[in-house]
Amino acid sequence: MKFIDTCEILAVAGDGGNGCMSFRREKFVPRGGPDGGNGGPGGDVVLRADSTKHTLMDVRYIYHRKAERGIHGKGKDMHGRKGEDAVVIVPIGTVVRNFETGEVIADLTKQDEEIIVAKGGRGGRGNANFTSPTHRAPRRHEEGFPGEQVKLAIELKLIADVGIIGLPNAGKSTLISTVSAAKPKVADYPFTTLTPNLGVVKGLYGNAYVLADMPGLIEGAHEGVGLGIQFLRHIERTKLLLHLIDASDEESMVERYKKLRIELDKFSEDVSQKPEIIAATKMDSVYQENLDEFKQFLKSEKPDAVFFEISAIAKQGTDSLIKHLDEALNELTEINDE
Ligand SMILES: Nc1nc2c(ncn2[C@@H]2O[C@H](COP(=O)(O)OP(=O)(O)OP(=O)(O)O)[C@@H](O)[C@H]2O)c(=O)[nH]1
Ligand SMILES: [Mg+2]
Repeated sequence: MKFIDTCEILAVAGDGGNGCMSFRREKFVPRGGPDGGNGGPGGDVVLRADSTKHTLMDVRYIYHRKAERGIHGKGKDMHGRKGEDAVVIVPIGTVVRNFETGEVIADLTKQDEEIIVAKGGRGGRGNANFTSPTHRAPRRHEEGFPGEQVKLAIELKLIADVGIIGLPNAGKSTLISTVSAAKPKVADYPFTTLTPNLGVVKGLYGNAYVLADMPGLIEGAHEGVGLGIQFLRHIERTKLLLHLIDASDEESMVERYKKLRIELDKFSEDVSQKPEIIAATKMDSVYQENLDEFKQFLKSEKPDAVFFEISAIAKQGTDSLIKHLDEALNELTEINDE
């Protein structure tokens, strides 16, 4: 299954209803005045964010989103009602752009936040609106006005607090499955994870935070190699990066660490400057020389690095890692609140 995180839709708002031309006809009133009601406005196309949606899969499924047209006005001064809106439910974290201009129309980051992307046309006025001292029986009435039609480019950015990154097979999904209720697929081959998985972890301060298990990144990811860029985008909004490195692999940990850092640095400054927590995984079958070399490297090149040693399978070191993430997030929030 391919994860769909961008799509296009054509939002077509409803046309306004037509204004009516009508004259009052009542017993004993031979020449009644005009009583044609106005047409109702056309329905809008609305995008609404909801936490029950996690992908744009079914949003993409129907390309045209058409709202109902306004109901026509009728005689006896009856105005038509507004056409029904077409509401498109999208995941929280959806960015909406005008397809032609690229201009950002909305960035839906909260539950139930909504935006009218195409406004329904105004209803036409009925002939009752056109009476004047000189025109007591106007036949003039308007047609409904056309609704807006806008082509949109929609993109989903997952909102997670911590992005778990690493080369394929580093143990990212295994970690998220042991510390949260998320149950992603785990397997001993690369690119097991094709779409980001979110896991919610209960924090120490009565809060909860969200971990995102990302598909593995490989060399050239920043240029679109592998699952590349489309997922790197998702970590743009995370507050912390949790960089996992397989400590059981015989290839140099230092080299593997650097390889991934290069991808992040080349992708965007924004991402590469995020605070990073490093964890050596699979410590139950550690390749000791590599680990020693890596620790040496950290000591000399990155003395301030936050480093953990964990085994998700043996559940070693995961509690203190999770606690640290919580504290680090809490500190970041306090800084931002000041
Ligand atoms: N011995 C040991 N094996 C582990 C541990 N954590 C994960 N593994 C194994 O490593 C392999 C890859 O684990 P995943 O969690 O799928 O790795 P991933 O980083 O999500 O991989 P991709 O989604 O392909 O990028 C699986 O065979 C896991 O069982 C661990 O703590 N100890
Ligand atoms: Mg995985």
